[in-house]
Order: sequence, then structure tokens, then C-alpha cells
Amino acid sequence: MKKDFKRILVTSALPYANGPSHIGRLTGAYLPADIYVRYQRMMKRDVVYICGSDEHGVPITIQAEKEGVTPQQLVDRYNAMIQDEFFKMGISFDHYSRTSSLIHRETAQEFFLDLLGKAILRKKPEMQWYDEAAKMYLSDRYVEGTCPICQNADARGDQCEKCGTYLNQMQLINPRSKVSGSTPVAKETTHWYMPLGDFQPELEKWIESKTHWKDNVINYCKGWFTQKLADRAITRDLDWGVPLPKQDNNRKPIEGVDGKVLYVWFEAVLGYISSTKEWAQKIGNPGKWKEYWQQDDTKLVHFIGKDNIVFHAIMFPAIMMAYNKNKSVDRFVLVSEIPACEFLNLEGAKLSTSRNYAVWVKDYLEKFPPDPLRYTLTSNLPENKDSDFSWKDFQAKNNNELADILGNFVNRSLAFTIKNFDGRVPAPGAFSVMDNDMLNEIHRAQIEVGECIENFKFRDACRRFMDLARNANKYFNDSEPWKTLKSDRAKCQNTLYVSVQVVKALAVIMHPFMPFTSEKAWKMLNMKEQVVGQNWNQVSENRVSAGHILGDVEILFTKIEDDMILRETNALNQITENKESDGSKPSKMQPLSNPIAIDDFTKVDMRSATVLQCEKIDGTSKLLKLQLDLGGEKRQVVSGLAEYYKPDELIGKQVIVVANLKPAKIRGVESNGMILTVGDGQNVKILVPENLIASGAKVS
Ligand code: B3M
Ligand code: ZN
Repeated sequence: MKKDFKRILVTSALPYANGPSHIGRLTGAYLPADIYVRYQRMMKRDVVYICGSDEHGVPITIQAEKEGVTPQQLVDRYNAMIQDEFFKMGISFDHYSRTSSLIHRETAQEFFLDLLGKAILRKKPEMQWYDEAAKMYLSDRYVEGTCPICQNADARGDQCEKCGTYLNQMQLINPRSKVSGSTPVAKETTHWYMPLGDFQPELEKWIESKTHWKDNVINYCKGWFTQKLADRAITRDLDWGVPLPKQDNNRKPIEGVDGKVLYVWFEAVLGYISSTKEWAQKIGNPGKWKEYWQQDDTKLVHFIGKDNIVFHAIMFPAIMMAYNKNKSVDRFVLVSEIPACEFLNLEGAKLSTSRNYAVWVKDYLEKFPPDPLRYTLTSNLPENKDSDFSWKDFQAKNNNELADILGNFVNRSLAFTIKNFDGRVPAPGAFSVMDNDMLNEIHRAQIEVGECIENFKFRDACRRFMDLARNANKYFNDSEPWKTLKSDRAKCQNTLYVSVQVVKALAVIMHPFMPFTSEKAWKMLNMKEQVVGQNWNQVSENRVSAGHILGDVEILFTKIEDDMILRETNALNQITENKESDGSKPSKMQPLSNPIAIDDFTKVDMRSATVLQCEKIDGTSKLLKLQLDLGGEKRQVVSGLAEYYKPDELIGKQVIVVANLKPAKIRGVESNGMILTVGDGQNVKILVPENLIASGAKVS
């Protein structure tokens, strides 16, 4: 951080409250921001992390219509859901607001009136698509048609998702109304426009000074400048949103505001300000928001996905420039950093919420803890180019890195110390070169990880952190404390003393990446203070003292078995296979898998079994725990059937089980087999023998 900044204001894009979160959403704007903020807090910097739900705009009203609820009901539901998901993933906002709040309405109206009062806004008539059946203007996504650039037949009124072009809806070929399906007519309406072109010279000059910004952001802006910035309507004919104020700042009525609201992108960015105001009220210092927004030694950082660059690098700064015009006090700062991410793909294909081709945070959390996902996504963040999430990679990161390297080191160091030194950190003597090297490595890691985070290089930061654990394992192996315990006790004490210091350092340095595991490791160390309160710069100085009593050792990361991963990939494959082959009609039958030899088939030992007991697994919505009679033996099996069967419906039924599957733990519950089911993507049924047959009978 440059020394001239006194405080940092971090924002994450305000998510539309129109659906649950998936890993794509998490990756772009929230996870890196959270890492950054957690790190800055440990650096003891003055940092505030702001976000909130974006509750207006056509994305909300369209979804509300789809779900048959009012927009208010929709945003209430998803705002609560999104917040819960963020909370469970450890995203540590200082404040999370909503753009439907009164404070936001007032803030957004104030900006509109300020720009109106200075005659910056232009009011002018324009032609818009109008649905005569529904009697409404078709704002933004309410109209679809063929893209004039790439001929995509399903381009939306505001943007073609296929080629990425931001469209003026009147450019659409063969427009059709999303409301009634009819062909709209062109009809005149009046709107207020933000004359972005007037601000182009100032914007260009300002962006030129941002030499350190990522190429993707700079190039995007340059592209816009080359096309010349045009006037952009900042009002809409809708009844859901921030209404236009009825009077101007001189209390004179404003003509033509009825039935109009502010364009969602004009007001949503101002949501960062209103959320900060709400935060200041919350902490009992209502005026404090001004320090963050109006003192030019604030570093303002917007974490966003690449599809939001234009609004944060051009639109929002232009609004701020317009607001600051003719003001000598209460001037707003402009953004300092926009570490925009590219897109995250899933198993090599584009995520799609409409096709349900996604990993939903809520579903994920029913099966796995948050930190392995945080780690996998961070180590593979689409910082400079699109990246890919795959379940296999997730499993490998969890098993081979988190469990085998990090978890293993923490576990073996603490367990060995507890066992052999009466639960206490042994006193060290004179350190060897190897001990000193290890202690220095803590310091190096702390500095290097910190530098990476500071420069928004989260992948490198994550890698460097894991290198510390890797080096620590090597140190432990090379020091052979299990031998020196008998042969050279002083050396053994040194090894364990140093190892405990590394565990502590790992707990602190991992905190921004994996806050839950960090807390767990901290508890195992039995430290008095909180890990969140630790000072990053003192990681290597603040040592755990000799004689300190350690806590109980727990497993930090549970290994993930193949069948858990197979289930996830199968579910995704099903969706990909169902995908339209010609872009329109879903094919009825899923394509067949590759041929196998009979030997492959006979390796799978399938048996009939009778369900003796069945119950839901607490805290999950999908999992059932079943006790089966397999003829000669009883078996416990976990199955994802809870969405399709009530436990009572299965008791007494015969099922078919894969009986020679390796045991696995699913959500901590032991599973010894897999119940065969048949599913068409919508419904799932258990496979049963036609008539009752002895339990344990073999399927062939
Ligand atoms: N709600 C778009 C999105 O969720 C939009 C971001 C607003 S940031 C002020 O991607
Ligand atoms: Zn297109």
C-alpha cells in the first residue's frame, strides 16, 4: 500500500437479489475481496468492507414474474439467502445493506437532483419498444431479439450475452416482448441522460494515470473511448426501483417523472455510499462515512467481475466527476483500484444458472466445509484469464495439499509434542542451522504472501502459503524427531518448539484464505487471544512460549472419496448431455458412455438388500442414512434420496446396492455401499427387483 493512503474502503459488487449464489459469483467479487480485507485487518490498517443486495432493475422484476411473487417478496427471500451463504462461506463484510433501503433511495435521489440542478443531465425523447398488449415500455431485458452484430437470436435488450456487445434495444432485429411474447412497436418516451461524452476527456486523463491497473480493465476502457462515449439514459419506465424525485432542489416540480425510476446501474453503484452511511450509523458514528468517501487519502477498491468493468471504471467515476463539479468541499474520491476478475468456467464449460449448470454454494455446503472451496477457488482464481473449476481438481487440492501437506504437518507436530512432552511446548536450546532456516522461512512467507495479497495476486499468495507448509513438512521429516526423541532429546525439543511456531504462523497466514480452519488450528494451539486479532507483521516474533499447554488435536481436513466427486461430476454431466445439440431442442436420451468390457462390469458387486431403518441426516436437505440387511450382514449406507423419498417410504423396501464400494464418509457419516437409482434429470427412483427376493442376492 502506498504510504499516502490512510484508510481503505473495499467494496464487492452488489449481487442482484434474484437467485442463490454459485461459485462463479463467489469467485469474482467476494472471495478475493474477503482475503484482501482479512489481511488488511491483520496489518492493523483502517479498512471497511462494504456490500449489499442490488434489489432493483429488470433482473429482479423478470425473476419475480417467473416465480409468481412480487419483486419485494423476491428480494426479501434472496437477500436473506445470499447473506446466509456469504456468512457461511466466511465473507466478512463490515456491512451488508440493500438498495431498497430508505437511506439508499435518498442518496440516489440526491445525486440525481445534484446533476439535474447543475444542468448536467439531458432530458430528451427517444424511441423505445412498447408492448401494446401489456401496455408497457420494454426496458432492458424485457425485450429480446436478434443481435445485429453476431446474429444471436436471443440477445437481450441491454446486451448480447453471446458476443458481449452492449446494445441499444432499438438495434435488435425481430424484437419480441418478454412480457407478452408479442412483437413490440416503437413508441416515443422521454428520459434523462447522463452525457458520458462530456466526461470522456477527464475520464481518459484519469485512466491514463492508472498505469498499474490490470490490462483487462485498461483495455476495456480504451475500447469504449475509441467508440466515443455516448449519452446513456439513467431513467426507466418501470414501477420497481428508486422513483424519480418529484421536486428539484429549488422545490419546483419536475415535469414527467411519474412512472419513472432511476436506471438500476445509475443507483446501484451509489449503493456503496448508502451502505457505508448505514454502517456508520450502525457503529454509532453517523458522520464517519464521509472520511471514507470524501477524504482523498482513502484508497477505494472495487472488487468486481469483468462484466461490470464499464460501470465501475467509466459510469461510476463519471457520476462522481459530475457530482464533484463546482464543489470545493464534500468532493467524493474516485476509485483507486479495480482488481476485476475474468470468468470461472465449470468442468470446461460456461456456467449457466438457467440450465442449472453451476455449483450452488448452498448445495456445496451441505456436503463439504467452506475452506476447501475457498482454497481451490483462490488457487485457481481467474485473475488474468478465464479459469476452470473441476471437481477432480477440488478433490486433489483437498486431499493432496490441504490434508496431506497442511493438515498433516499441523497434526503430526502437535500430536507428537502432546504425546511426548506432556502436552506442553518443549523448551528450545541453541538452534541448529536447519532450525534457524525454518524460523526464517516463516518470516519470508509472511512478507511474500503479504506482498502478493497487497498486489491482488491471490493465486501466488495461496501458493506461497502452501509452500510454507510444504517446507515445514520437509523440516519435520529431515529433523526426524521420532529418532532424536531417544538419541538427542535437546534436538528433538528444538524441532518441536520450531514446529509449533510454524503451526502458529500457518494459522495466522492461512486466516485470510481459510478463516474456519485457521480458527480450528488456533484452538488446537490453545491460544488465549483471537486469531483475527493477530498482527501480521509480528507473525515470526510473537512466539508460543516454552511450557505453553497445547489444546486437543483434531483433523483439519477430511479426505474426499472418489464417489463423492463422481456424484457431483455425474450430476453436471447429466446437464451437459441434456444440452441442446442444435441450440434449441434438448435431446431426449442422454448419450451413452464409452463401451466397457464385461470384466469391468463384473467388478461391480451388486446385491439386493432390505431397508431396515432410514432417517434424514441432520443439517442436510438431500441425505438419508439407511441401515440395510444384506443377507449375511448389516450395512449402513448414505444416499442422496431425501429430496425424492421420505424415510418412512423406504423402510421395508428392497433396493439394489453396490456392495463392494470402498467405505466413504459423507458429511461425517460412514457409508458402506451405494443404492442404485435411476434418474431422468428431474426425478429419481430407486431400482427394485420385480418381486421380493432374498437379501444379498447377486445382480448379474
Ligand atoms: N448487480 C450485477 C451483478 O450482480 C450488479 C452489480 C452491481 S454493482 C454496483 O453482477
Ligand atoms: Zn451478439
